Amino acid sequence: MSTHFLNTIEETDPLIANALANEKKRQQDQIELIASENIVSRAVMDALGHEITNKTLEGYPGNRFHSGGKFVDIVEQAAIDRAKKLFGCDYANVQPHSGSQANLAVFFLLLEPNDKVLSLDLAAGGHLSHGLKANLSGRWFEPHHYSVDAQSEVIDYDALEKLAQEIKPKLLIAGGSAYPREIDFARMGLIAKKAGAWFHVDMAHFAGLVAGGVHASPFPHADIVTCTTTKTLRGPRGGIILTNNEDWFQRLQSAVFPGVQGSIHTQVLAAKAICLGEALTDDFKAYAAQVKSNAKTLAKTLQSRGIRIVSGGTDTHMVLLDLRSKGLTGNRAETALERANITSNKNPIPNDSPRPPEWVGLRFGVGAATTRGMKEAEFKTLGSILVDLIEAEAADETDAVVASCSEQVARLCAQFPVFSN
Ligand code: DSN
Repeated sequence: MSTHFLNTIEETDPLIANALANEKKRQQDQIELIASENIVSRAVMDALGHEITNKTLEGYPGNRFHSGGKFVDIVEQAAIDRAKKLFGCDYANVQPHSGSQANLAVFFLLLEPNDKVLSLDLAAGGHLSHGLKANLSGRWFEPHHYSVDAQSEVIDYDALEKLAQEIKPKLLIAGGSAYPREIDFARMGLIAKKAGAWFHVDMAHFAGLVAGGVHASPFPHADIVTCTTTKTLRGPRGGIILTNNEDWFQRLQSAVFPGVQGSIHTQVLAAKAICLGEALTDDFKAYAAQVKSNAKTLAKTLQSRGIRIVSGGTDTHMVLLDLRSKGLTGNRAETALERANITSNKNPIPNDSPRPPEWVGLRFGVGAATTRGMKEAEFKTLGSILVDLIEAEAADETDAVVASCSEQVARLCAQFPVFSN
């Protein structure tokens, strides 16, 4: 047999093998607090590395452009059926390669170039695929943004309603990347209806919480829903589109393929089916509840040590810090935390600078650490470690604190190991 089929990564490509080994060790040795990350199951990993990746297919189950698709059809149909059951809707498209691709397909379905889109401002937690000027969604369509109330930092629904009446967008979008509060889908659905707009919810970040029954569902208020299977849903990198509007079922098939995509990532499709199956279990419900409780514990612990939390708390997996009073940028804090093996990301907060190096926000998400098994007690410990590091960075006295925090992080990582091999 050819070495092509026999050689391991180590034998074929030592550079990449080494980087992969180091990345695996990094994940084991660091506490992951990036809100868009999680740790997938062994079953999901097995699917991602499966020979199914060799199969090229376009089209949909039972109606393909290539032969040899009967087993992928089983996989895709299972993913569709599970997504519909999980989110209580009548249509699911599981082919989008990412959340951004899913959103692009929604734009392709519902909008013509230059149509108006009304979405959450990026600094208030929106997402770049909802109309950022540098993104196709903002270049080819006409983006407008609503924001949060200056005091509560919760969406200002009255101002949004006024804006929607003035602008009369074709599409109103809820959701984003850094909005830690539960969204009033009923109110937004009514605002959209009154303005003559379709209502699209991008639940990428909190889809796992909806699936686990600890967060309101966008249905029946949303006309169309997108999400990633990453993040709180704890699956592979990819997107999903959901709707109950029968008029769109066939058009959505075409909007995804051939509208914005070609062939399927078949290995991801299998991994999506598995993660959706996992999310239907009682274990996942318990996980989702634990995520929510851990995020609240983290927010309270940080607040008790004088850190300001944007919007005063969280209803999701996400906690957004305002470091202005500490005299720190998110960038500096992110770097300081990484020195102690904690990964997070700088983020804008409402009314922040438009320049990323000047952002004063830092975003945490508890999905990955909760998957490791950490509970409230660990998040109290983690919260203290985080404040110690932030205060030391603010005082420019980091060495001893980083050393002691790194030891505590190493103990937590050893206590909650990841990966079986
Ligand atoms: N939108 C990016 C984030 O939230 O981190 C990637 O999903």
